Amino acid sequence: MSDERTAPRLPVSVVAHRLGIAPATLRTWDRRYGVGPTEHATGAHRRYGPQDLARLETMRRLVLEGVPPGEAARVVLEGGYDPATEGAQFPDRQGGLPLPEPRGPAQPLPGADEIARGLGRAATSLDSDAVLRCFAEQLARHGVVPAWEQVMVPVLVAAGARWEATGEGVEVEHLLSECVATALRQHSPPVESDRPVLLACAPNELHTLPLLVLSAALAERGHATRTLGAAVPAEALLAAVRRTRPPALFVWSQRAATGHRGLLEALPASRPPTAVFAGGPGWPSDLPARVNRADGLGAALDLMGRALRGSAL
Ligand code: B12
Repeated sequence: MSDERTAPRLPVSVVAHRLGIAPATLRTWDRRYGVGPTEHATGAHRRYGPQDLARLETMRRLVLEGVPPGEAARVVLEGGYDPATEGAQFPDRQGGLPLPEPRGPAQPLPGADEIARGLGRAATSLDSDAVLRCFAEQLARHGVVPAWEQVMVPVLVAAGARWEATGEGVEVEHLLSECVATALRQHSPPVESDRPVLLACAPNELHTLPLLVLSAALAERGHATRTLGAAVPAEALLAAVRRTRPPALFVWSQRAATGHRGLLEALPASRPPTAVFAGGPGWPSDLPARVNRADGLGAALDLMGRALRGSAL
């Protein structure tokens, strides 16, 4: 470690780039938690020394391992955690930092923007190994909901917008989709059940990723699913419901061209009853009375969780 007194003081931009976190996050950590440059006069530019950098590296690692920022800052400021003994005192993800149940907007993931930007670059250069590795790491560190909503959704929306604007990049959408599907399947713990939840895309609907995300997030919460995947013909979907009488059915429609109310109206009543959920921007505003609209991933998990626990929706 270079001599603290003589070492150069680094500005926010350099530190942010080196740690792969947003300059705004650095300022928040300083302002809100006091994890900032030791010497900083109000109004002057922040300048970080080697010790400041070591504390930030520890803060970043703890937060990426799922420790709430306030708690991570307390550990760092008490000096109780030395980078040299990294990983010794904090169990890894499997060791039991419980995933918070999704409640409204997810806790912002520090560095999500940079990670999403890196993922976007890898996808644009069709580097499937890098995309898969990066998304798998985010899933392992943060769980499905934060990794999907804060890292992958921005990349997918950007890929779609590029296609819409230029007509190019469908190969990037295909590569991203395959990597996301593989990473989610590898991440999902096996869950046994004799009446799994049934998940399907509407007829002619090829956008399957939200279905796979929901399946992985439900598995994280101990719920088994059976996924029929893309473009399920209406008769096949009705047959699957009749044959399996699932506790819950979720149907995804991404575009109005596939979200037909008639399909939901034709769903058979079953004993015990099947709770029906429609998700995706493709469904019309007025849905049949027995169908619950799930506007977001969090909402779908809340509503389906309640239905599976037998509580009123
Ligand atoms: C990947 C992709 C594909 C892949 C799908 C591969 C696969 N296995 O899924 C491929 C290449 C096959 C494809 C094909 C097409 N696609 Co496409 N595709 C996309 C892309 C990039 C991501 C789709 C996705 O997963 N979105 C999910 C998230 C990222 O987006 P979102 O739906 O906006 O999410 C919001 C909510 O739905 C909710 N949410 C997010 N996740 C979840 C999960 C759950 C469970 C719930 C309940 C809610 C929820 O929260 C988000 C914020 O509000 C989108 C871009 C985009 N913006 O979505 C275009 C997009 C959906 N596609 C589009 C189009 C037009 C097509 C094609 C017609 C193109 C063509 N001419 O061939 C075909 C149609 C194929 C078909 N029959 O369905 C348009 C749709 C425009 C419209 N009318 O709505 C989009 C929006 C691109 C664009 N910007 O124009 N596509």
